[in-house]
Amino acid sequence: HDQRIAWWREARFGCFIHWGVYSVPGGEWNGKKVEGYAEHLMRKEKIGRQEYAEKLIQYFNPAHFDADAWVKMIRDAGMRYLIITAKHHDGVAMYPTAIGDYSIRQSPFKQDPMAALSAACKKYGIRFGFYYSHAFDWEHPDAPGNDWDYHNPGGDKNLYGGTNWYDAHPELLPKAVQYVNEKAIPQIHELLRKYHPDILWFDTPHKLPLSENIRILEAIRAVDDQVVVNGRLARTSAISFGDYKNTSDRPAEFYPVSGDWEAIPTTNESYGYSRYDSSHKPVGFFIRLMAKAAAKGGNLLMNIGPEGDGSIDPRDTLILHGIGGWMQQNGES
Ligand code: JFZ
Repeated sequence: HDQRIAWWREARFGCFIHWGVYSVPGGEWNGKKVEGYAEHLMRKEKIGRQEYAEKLIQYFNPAHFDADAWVKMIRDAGMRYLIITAKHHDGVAMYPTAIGDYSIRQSPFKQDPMAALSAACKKYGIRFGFYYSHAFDWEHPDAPGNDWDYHNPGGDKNLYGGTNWYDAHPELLPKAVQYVNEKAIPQIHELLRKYHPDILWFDTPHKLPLSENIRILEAIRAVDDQVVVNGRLARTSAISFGDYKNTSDRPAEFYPVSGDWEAIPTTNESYGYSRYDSSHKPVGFFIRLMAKAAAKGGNLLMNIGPEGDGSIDPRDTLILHGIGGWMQQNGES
């Protein structure tokens, strides 16, 4: 553990990127603003699996995507690691996966953005890894989360059970196990074997029972004992099974916890790109946060939400440039 997490302890400042087919509508559906996290569009608007594919996956073609430019900007901001959504809760793999039929392989975009980013990170000396939504998956017929297309738990608590649904509805557990066997573990193995990431970042563990989360961790360690795993893969109120802990990610909140920890503020109040959310905090906010995190022994993983066409939101560019300028004067090279 100490050995695999050594680079992460030194890294201090990283870039979190939420980018998916939801970045195209950017917080708008049927001409109306969608409140909250833009990456939760499918759930909030109860968009069917089929409709989501027809309206979003089949049009995804980010003409301005430029992995080299993204990573150079991140490097110039003084960031030392990058974590990007390989699959968010919508279930869409943002790489040409061999597993399932819900990925950018079904889009007109014929590139592999994850391969391009991995190569650019190598070029600029940036550690690279993936966010993978292991528990919540709104497309798979057996995964927790989607109760508008399926009778699946993990959504509305009054339907098939919300948080801790497996206690109230143990009969639904075999379905979740099937999803983990069919999609989550195979895709995680695929990501490990194809891209050799430095880190894997998981989320919303309470959507699966602890036993499934631990099974996923074992499947990871069976093929890779060096990849760093964050604490949100498997945890109880008392123990975190990952390599380090995450603090609450409510963007406005910032408080350290003991041991190795990471905070994940986003530049505004959404992780995915939202055309409506202009609540971006000033550069000084992030510089102070960075200093505080470093002083208290933690890492800051600052999130940006690139647009659906692959360009970086100018409101994020401003912040990255501002931090970069400060780093040039005050940071170590
Ligand atoms: C989750 C996701 O649902 C969200 O879309 C984003 O990816 C974010 C990084 O993680 O949302 C959370 C998870 C945990 C808390 C808040 C939002 N929390 O513990 O306060």
